Formats: sequence, structure tokens, C-alpha cells
Amino acid sequence: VACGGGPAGGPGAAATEAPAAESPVTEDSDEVQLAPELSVYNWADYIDEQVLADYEERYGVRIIYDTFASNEDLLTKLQAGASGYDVIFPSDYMVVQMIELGLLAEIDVDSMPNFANINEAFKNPPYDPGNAHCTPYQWGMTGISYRRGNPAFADSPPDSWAYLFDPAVMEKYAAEGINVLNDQRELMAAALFYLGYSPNSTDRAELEAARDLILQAKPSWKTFNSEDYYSTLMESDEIVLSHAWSGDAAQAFWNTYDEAEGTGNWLFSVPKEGAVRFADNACIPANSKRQETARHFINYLMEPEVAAAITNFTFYPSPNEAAKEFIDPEILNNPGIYPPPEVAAKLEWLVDVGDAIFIYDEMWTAIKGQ
Ligand code: SPD
Repeated sequence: VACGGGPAGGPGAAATEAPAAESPVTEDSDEVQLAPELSVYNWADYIDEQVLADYEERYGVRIIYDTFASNEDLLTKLQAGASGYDVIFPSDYMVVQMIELGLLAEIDVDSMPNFANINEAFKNPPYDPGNAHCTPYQWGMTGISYRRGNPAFADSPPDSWAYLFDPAVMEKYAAEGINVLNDQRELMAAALFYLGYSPNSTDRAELEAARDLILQAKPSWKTFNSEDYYSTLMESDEIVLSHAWSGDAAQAFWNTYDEAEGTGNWLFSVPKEGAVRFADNACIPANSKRQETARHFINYLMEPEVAAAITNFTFYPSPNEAAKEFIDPEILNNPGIYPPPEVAAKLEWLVDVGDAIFIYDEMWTAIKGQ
């Protein structure tokens, strides 16, 4: 697996080769003439590299693998004209934006036998009717991860977004380090939840209030990081609390697990005001020159053992029903990974906000600029 080089045409592309064309394909995916290479662009730490190596070995396709930190980074890369990516993993609301911009190819799930393995609840999502462009990859929730044993959290877990936004609450631990996700929709959603507004608000006054809340809290935060915060900041004790995606927090839990104590150092909480539920999806950019190979790879990702291997590595729930029997029971029964009904009831999807995205962009520029 070749990691990190970036595809031809994108930043960091100098070392890559020109995309190799596919040979003609047949209807039967077993008879697809696969391209010699496939460029896969995913979130950080979001796949078991063995899954990539197995595909390379089984099918003789070399995978060029690179990662991004947010949906907006992915969109910017595609809009800048990056060509060469063959499989990408945008979230729900970003799928809508990308479809509207004509950035995604159609995938034809009828030609993917493993699509039958997907749980019905994850098929035909509102953001991609009929799964015309994408298949669901993994899902999760966004909350707060905090360091077990810190006196500031002794009496109760951080069960409110106040732990990120209220100076009186934060003063007990801010000096020890707070990280927030470097993700415009996610950070705005956390502020909007705390203020009692919809995480999908399109109201300028509400969005300005969220921006102002973020700006007054920002001096208390140490870092904006959504890419490797769990390994570089949490597991190494550079911080004591982080805005976090559930699987990343679970990785930090297991990577700091102490056998004698029977627990890890990092725990996860879903704030009482509400939190984001997301689904990331395997899709093909419209300008991919290896679309049949990309479809073949996406079908491979939906094999039960493959989907289970991914969840067993990333600690994010799988939408793949047939994978369940291969997923570690400790993961399946972990409420921080598969939320119980009372937690699920607090979760909301981010949806496309239409033209209000320009207000979000304006707020984000102010947030990152000051
Ligand atoms: N380290 C992998 C993180 C993947 C998270 N995707 C979250 C998208 C939320 N909008």
C-alpha cells in the first residue's frame, strides 16, 4: 500500500504516476478488468491497512492511500480540480453538496452483490436516495472525550457542551489542555446545541451567536485538531478533554487500557443538549478514470469479514448487518460505540444547509482568523 502521496493533480501529487486506464468491463463484477492502481482518499485511521493489503494481494491492484481531516478539506481538494482520486468517503450532508456540484459518479448498487449485506436502516438514505452515488461505510456520534481520574471530572462526567464553552466550567481544567475538532459544521453544531438551536440552523442571528460563543471560548482551547488528536494529544496526555468522534475516543480508550485497572484512560460522553450522528460513505468522484475498479473495491469493502475487520480496527459501528457475527462482542456491546436507545434519542444528523453554507463559511473564517 502506498500511503500519503496524493493522487495526480492534487497537492502533493508530484511523486505519483499518471492514472492508469481500465480495460473494458463486463456486467459481472467477477469479470471486471481491473486497473493496476486505485487511489483511495479517506479519513485518518479509518481502515485496517490489512484490508488494503489483502485487496492488493487478491486482485493485483496497487492502492495509493491518502487521508483528509474534514469534509470541507475533501470538498476543497475536489473543487480545486484534484483528479486521480477513485474512492472517497464524505459524510451524509457533504454527499448532498457533492451531488449538487456534480462531483460524484453514479455507482449502481444493483451491480454490487455485497450491498445486500447492508442493514436496511442504512439503505436509501435521505442524503442519497436509492444509494445512487454512495454506499454507507461507517457511522458514529460526536461528543466529549475526557481523561479519567482528573479531579475536575470526579463528581460527574462532562455531560454538557458547557465543558467546551462555559469559562466558569473550563477554568478547572483548561490549563491542562482542551482540543476541539477542526471541523466547521461539527464545531458550529456543538455551539448551536449548547445555545438550544438546531445544529442545522440557517438563521444568521443564531449562527452569529454560535460564532461569538466559540470566539469567547477559543482562548481556553489549546488546539483545533480533527485528524490525529486521539494519538498525538489524548493518548500522550497533552490534553485533558477533547471534542471527539466516538470511534477516535474508543481508540484512545483501548490504546491506554490498563489490565490491572480494567479500563482505559479516556472516556466518552454524549452531551445532554444533543449531539451529532453521522454516516460516512464510500463514493466515486465523477472524474475518476477507474470507476469500475472503484466499484469493485467498494463491493469488497462490504464483504462481511472485511467490514468487520474495519470496525474491529477503527471502533466505529458498521452499517453492515452480515458483518456483525465477525465483530468483537466487546465492540458490539459497548454503549460508547453502539449507542443504546436513550443515547441515540439525543442524536441528530447534520443536513445540507443550502445557501446558508456561505454564512457558515463566513463564521468559520472569523473563528479561525482571530
Ligand atoms: N478518524 C476517523 C474519523 C472519521 C469521522 N468522520 C466523521 C464525520 C463527521 N461529520
